Amino acid sequence: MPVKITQAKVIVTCPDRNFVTLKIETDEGIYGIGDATLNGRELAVVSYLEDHLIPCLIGRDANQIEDIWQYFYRGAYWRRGPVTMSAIAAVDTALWDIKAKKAKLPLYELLGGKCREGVMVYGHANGQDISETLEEVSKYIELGYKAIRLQTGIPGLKSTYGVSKDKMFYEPADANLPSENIWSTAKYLKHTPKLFDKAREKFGFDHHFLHDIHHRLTPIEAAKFGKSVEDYNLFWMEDPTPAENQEALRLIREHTTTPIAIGEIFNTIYDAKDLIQNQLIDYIRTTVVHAGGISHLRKIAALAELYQVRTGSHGATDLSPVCMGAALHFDISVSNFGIQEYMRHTDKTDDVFPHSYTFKEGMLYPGDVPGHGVDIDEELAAKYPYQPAYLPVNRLEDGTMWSW
Ligand code: CS2
Ligand code: MG
Repeated sequence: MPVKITQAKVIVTCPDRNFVTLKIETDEGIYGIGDATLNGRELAVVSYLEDHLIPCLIGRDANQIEDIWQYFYRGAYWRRGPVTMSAIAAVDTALWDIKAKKAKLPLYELLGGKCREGVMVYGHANGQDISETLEEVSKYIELGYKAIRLQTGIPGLKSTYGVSKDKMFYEPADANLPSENIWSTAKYLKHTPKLFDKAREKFGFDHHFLHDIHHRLTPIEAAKFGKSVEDYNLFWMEDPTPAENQEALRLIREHTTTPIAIGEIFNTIYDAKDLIQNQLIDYIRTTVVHAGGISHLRKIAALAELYQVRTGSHGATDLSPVCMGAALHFDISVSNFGIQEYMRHTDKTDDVFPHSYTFKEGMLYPGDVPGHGVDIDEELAAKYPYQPAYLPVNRLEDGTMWSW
């Protein structure tokens, strides 16, 4: 029995940071929502949805999730890219939400059911220096986290990735035009291994420690870093080098056993196909919101499963609670789940996006309400208009543009 899409709208709100949400309504009175937030390029996705996808959505059968996905992917002619795939992701997520609500089931039941009771998550401990970072690690251990990402300031650098003033909510889009950061690989490579040496000395090996290099090393520098931290048994080193050239990861692989996680900026399976098939990575970080939605993320996870690569989806503050909610239904249902990033949202954000997921002792639980379990309070959302905000850019000390 078709479920006709009667209207769709994009809701832009900024409760402490910008979020873009697509809401699809049907002739059965059931609606679904999907995250379409692309940090620093939000308005491009708004236009892609409002000007190009929504006009083609009205009147379609909401049941036909895969056909609509294919229509928007193949039908665009100009395929792939973060804007296109975030827009398609929002449609896909909203349609899965509708299908699950209509079936009166939590979404994971439509994805094959639970493979585990809860979803292991990791939080972000960061500090201006090693001792402040270790203090933050203690706080996350007290909160019950089993896995913690550690990022610390680098002596001689004014700022670096992942170190924020606000400890619980890391928001890098910090200005209405890109702020300029300065980077030194030499200073980073000299200092960061000491962080993990001190952390393991203080906390032992009972917790998973993760680290995000954020695309800043060349392959041989990343190999050097990976080797230098092998004794500290990292759960993973993330984005060690820019991965457009997937083959570059082979050089890192040949030199170190430190596990590698990549993919938060990927938007289709093709960005990761060679990495996965050649087992050049251990975790794929693609997300519901930026990699084409639940339908496409399941295909990436299925390919990864063949090569013993596990999921480790991105979950920064700039991915909305709608993405987090949908991600947890995906996470709990895939067999090759690895870990889920969980950077908490502010109370203001959570008020706009009421949700059924809960945190307990280092795990997130999606909840059992029909759908993905996240809603949007449109009246409250309207109180927080869009605020222009850009991610920083990064330069080497000699002024050369570098990866942020
Ligand atoms: C980071 C993100 O969470 C992570 O792993 O890479 O903080 C990333 O910098 C932001 O999501 C970019 O908007
Ligand atoms: Mg990252």
